[in-house]
Amino acid sequence: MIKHLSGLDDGPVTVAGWVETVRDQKKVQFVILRDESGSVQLVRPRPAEDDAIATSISELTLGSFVKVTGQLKHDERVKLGGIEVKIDEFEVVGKALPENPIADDSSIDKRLDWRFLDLRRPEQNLVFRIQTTFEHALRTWWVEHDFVEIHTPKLMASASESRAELFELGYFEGKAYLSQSPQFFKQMAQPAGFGSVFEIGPAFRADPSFTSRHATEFTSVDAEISWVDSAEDVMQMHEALIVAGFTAVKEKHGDEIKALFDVDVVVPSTPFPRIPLAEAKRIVAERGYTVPRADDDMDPEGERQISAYVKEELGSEFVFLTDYASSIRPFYHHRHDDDPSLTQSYDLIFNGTEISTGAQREHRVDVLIEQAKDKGLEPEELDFYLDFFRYGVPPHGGFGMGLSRVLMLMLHLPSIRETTYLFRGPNRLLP
Ligand code: AMO
Repeated sequence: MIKHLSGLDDGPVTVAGWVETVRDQKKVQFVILRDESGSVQLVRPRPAEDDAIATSISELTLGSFVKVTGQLKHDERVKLGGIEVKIDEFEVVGKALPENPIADDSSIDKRLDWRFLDLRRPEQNLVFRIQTTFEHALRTWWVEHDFVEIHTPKLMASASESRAELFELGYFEGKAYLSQSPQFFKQMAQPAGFGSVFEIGPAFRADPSFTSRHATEFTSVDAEISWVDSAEDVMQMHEALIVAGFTAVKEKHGDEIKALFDVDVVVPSTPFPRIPLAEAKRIVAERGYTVPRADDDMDPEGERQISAYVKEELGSEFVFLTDYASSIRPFYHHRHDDDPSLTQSYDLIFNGTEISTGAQREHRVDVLIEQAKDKGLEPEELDFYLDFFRYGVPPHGGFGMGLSRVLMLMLHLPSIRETTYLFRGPNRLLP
């Protein structure tokens, strides 16, 4: 790899990568070559008569993939890392078409059309190395805390979140639905006696919106734990995980993130602030913004405002908004024992946007049936799910978190299109 060259002694090396620039001069030819680890300067004095290598370099198109064997030389006069490789053998392995279909200032839609070229940019490459580190840190934390990894089916016989955003597909003689969340099946692990479970997997929402934070398919990070007394237990697990993920990212990529995105990754301290939703709305109103519908969720501007408040007043990029009204939460959320109009639930807001919803679940089957009816659902349709609660189930709770939203907000990027490997939206199924 190119990044290893600086640690080697002068002598023969072989490198391969994409041609970034060519300086085709009379006396000497220079090529800057890049692989996924970095860039290096290649150099070749021009012979009196152009030979095969000189001609190939002259005809190189940017982005072509080449393999080079030559002599590594440390020379502090070379601007790019103080090393260069003097070319002995030169092979064009994959020639690129001369016109690059995208440029640095191309629109995000155009870049997504050519995502494999877009991903070659070092910033994009870094996004997915950060994602790898982040997921690995979460998994490590879960494994160290005795969680079991599950993979729940994405083909479903019913909706898991709402009928509104449901993809339906033909399934032999009948129909099936794409899973909107592993919700039901991560809960199933509780009566199954797994204790604590997690899953990182796809979720699908037939959401027609074109916002910067909605996709029709996204990667959902989910966890569910037994024996909770309230949403507080879930929040404590959640914030510990976030700290583990951010610590790993900062340690491994902090400097590169600063260099490429000009962002300082901040490892949050715990406990994150917790603010009941009703109070958050009052705080936001005092800042001069009234959330449009008093009985509804925070809207995006409300989320930005409460985040700004928490940052300014409490120095935190994260805030848990708690105690959502039962009217705006799903039937499976546990309601407060002393006030059934409120739920044991929360949203986690990071740098101005919701990244997660979590809750204690209702585990008493008679109460659960009443709550389902309350929401206009047919208990018969949910019977397979209700059975989970009929044979002994511990009190439990968990959360779901959008992976690409976390990355977008961590890196201060404008859209999850930048932090999703291949984005899916209402008008995008390719590539
Ligand atoms: P919710 O529907 O709030 O909760 O989703 C949880 C988190 O998933 C992400 N998310 C999305 N990301 C991209 N595009 C979308 N269309 C999209 N929809 C949701 C968000 C959101 O905060 N079952 C519950 C979770 C639970 O209680 O365990 C659920 O799915 O980051």
